[in-house]
Amino acid sequence: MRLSRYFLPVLKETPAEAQIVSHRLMLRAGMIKQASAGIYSWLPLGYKVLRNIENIVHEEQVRAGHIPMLMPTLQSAELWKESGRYDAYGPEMLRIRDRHGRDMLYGPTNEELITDIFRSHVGSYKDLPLTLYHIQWKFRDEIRPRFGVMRGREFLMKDGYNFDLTKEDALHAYNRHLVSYLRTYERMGLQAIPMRADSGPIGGDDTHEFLVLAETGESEVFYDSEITDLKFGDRAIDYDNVDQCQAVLEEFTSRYARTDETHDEAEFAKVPAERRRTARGIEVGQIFYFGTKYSDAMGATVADAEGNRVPVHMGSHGIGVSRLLGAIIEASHDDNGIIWPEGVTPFHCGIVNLKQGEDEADAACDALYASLTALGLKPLYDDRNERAGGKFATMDLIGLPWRITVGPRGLKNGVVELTSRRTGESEELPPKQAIARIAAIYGKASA
Ligand code: P5A
Repeated sequence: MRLSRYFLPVLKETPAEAQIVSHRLMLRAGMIKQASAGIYSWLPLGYKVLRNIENIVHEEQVRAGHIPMLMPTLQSAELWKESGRYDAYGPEMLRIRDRHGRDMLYGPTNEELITDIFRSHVGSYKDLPLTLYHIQWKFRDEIRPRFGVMRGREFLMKDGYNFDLTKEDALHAYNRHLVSYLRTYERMGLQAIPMRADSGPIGGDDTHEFLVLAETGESEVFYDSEITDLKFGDRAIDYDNVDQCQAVLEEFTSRYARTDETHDEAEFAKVPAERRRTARGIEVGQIFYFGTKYSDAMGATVADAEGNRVPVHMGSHGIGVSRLLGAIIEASHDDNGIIWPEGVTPFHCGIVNLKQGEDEADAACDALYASLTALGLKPLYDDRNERAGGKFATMDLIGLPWRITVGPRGLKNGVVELTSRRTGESEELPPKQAIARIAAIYGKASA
């Protein structure tokens, strides 16, 4: 993409309404614009990152054997009256009446809708296990929407639902989700720690929240510092293998890690004092096992091997897809702007032309752009007639992990400058080598 042809409405001034750094940076970098309280338009740069995050979530869900689908945002109140949650959900639910006087709602979550689909189409234990998921907008009429996409009213969530014959099978689904989430967040450059939590309006006793440590997080958390040394890495997991998933779960959840809702001082005191940590965290996901809560209420049964109708065991699992943008920025920025992890960056690198309009510099930038594009990479070429300082400030603000700077002085010696956004370190290299380096970073083969 050439910046002169893109839509990147960066702001010079720091927006007064934004209280936390991720919100400020998303507004300043032209990623989002508030449409009304807690509701945002996703401008091109923000939309790109949102899609990248979604793609990682999809890939990891499919890897774990879960099946993508799409349910609507608007739901009929009928199903919620069946489950008993129509009244229980309270003022967070946005209720709507259609022209025929029918009660509708903008879905805050989809347990009811998916249970209805299940009971309409699945009748035998032979069709289990089954895990369906979608990535869809939700609406929760939060009393205090704040911090931009972090606590929105309209927000994008990955929500998945497992259906199993037995509690044991459903607990495997729970473990499988926990493991797949570890991998999902790590691919986004995040450390998200599973912590014992409270299940709230979703229900059930078994639940873990995934928290990214950040000073601006809304949850107070208590944990054993050993946890932060754990890495999932690129270990191969067979998601159908009960023992393997169980082993990973134990590795990542055996140490003390709880949100304030479930915190227990006496238990915490058993952790050696030097490893006890109290911090704040951003909840980027939560998984639940709630047994037959919805299947009992809504008659979701299957015939077991003996032909008896039994209610299915269920759980649900959510990832805050839009919230993740805020969480990633909270975890990865400096005074000059965002620093995107390579896994989610909107463009793989920036190209800055220091002498726009000068034949040699323009030709070198065009050649770099063409070579990177041919390798399947997406560079952002700042081809505007701007001063170098302004171009660097924009690149730093929008946070592309790598920048190639092209100027007449370097070109005389056959080199361009490759700069890491994270470390600020620069290196002079022939263009071909700069391309090879970027290709290698993103796992693309270069000639
Ligand atoms: C699990 C999936 C559920 O709703 N039902 C379906 C279960 N869980 S949850 O914890 O309530 O939400 C899942 C994740 O969604 C994000 N989230 C939000 N993101 C932005 N703004 C909000 N107002 C908001 N509310 C929830 C969180 O990341 C949460 O973990």
